[in-house]
Amino acid sequence: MFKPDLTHADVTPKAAWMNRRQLIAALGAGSLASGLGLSARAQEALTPNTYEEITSYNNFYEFGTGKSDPAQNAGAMVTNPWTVKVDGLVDNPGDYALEDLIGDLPTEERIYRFRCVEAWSMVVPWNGFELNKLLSKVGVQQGAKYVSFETAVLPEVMNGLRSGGLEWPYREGLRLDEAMHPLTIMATGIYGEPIPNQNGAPMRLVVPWKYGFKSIKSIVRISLTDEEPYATWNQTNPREYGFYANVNPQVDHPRWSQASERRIGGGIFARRVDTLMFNGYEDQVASLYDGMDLTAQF
Ligand SMILES: Nc1nc2c(c(=O)[nH]1)N[C@H]1C(S)=C(S)[C@@H](COP(=O)(O)O)O[C@H]1N2
Ligand SMILES: [Mo]
Repeated sequence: MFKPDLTHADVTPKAAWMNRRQLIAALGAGSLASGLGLSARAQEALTPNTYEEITSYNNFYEFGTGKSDPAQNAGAMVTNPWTVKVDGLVDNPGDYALEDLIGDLPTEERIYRFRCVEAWSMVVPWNGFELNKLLSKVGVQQGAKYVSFETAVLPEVMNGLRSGGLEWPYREGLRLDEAMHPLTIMATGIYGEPIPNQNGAPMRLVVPWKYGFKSIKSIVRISLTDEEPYATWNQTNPREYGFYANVNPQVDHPRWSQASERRIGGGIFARRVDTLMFNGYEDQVASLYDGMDLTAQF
């Protein structure tokens, strides 16, 4: 059975009965190394990044390329009502009101590592549902091999659309087996709150074993296709950004190392940490890539 990564079950018994405030105080007092003996995994489960960190340091180029631009500018985007087009190789294509598409899918919390290709990272408590639930609902047809996604293009409010570089809409894609994997979620919340616009309201993809650029925001179209979809960063600069974009500490970006990452946050865990193969989800996802040369097809 599938077991989500980084739940509170990863925590040792002693840590489990402490509340978060006590725990952080204890860790801050120096017992981190000696006392609790928490694995790095357990620390992450207990100490995700703060809501403030997750919602103020963002990449959402439609609203500007600076890390604080999305938080400053994305508030102007109206996310209700929101329509999502579902098309291609599906039984039930259509233009769905968001609530009709996902309203009956129960959400759950997933605490995931999030690793940007720029070598910074966070730990985020998402709320959302497995993408495979949405795909089952719309009915994937025989012959579908990929899922492609598009972000809204809203020139009235997206002040970043004019600056060059990328082609809009922002688009991304997954192989169907990646899209169906239980770790792949559509996020609609963070810390139990509706997901803020700068993080991709009202619904964004989260694929925790891939670099962050695969996790496309503010989705307005989902298409099932039999050909590898256009993927914005991959097509813009294929030498630097692969279609797969699996987190891999052994495959450096042409301009920097991917062996380690800067964990965002000024708290007691602020540090450089080693980057993990498949971002720490190797056990769950490595088999998807059996027989692939991960250095050539990156
Ligand atoms: N539409 C859209 N989606 C996007 C991006 C973007 O610029 N536009 N940036 C990507 C990149 S590079 C990253 S690292 C993540 C950042 O997500 P966060 O701001 O929630 O941390 O969103 C991804 N999804
Ligand atoms: Mo990124």
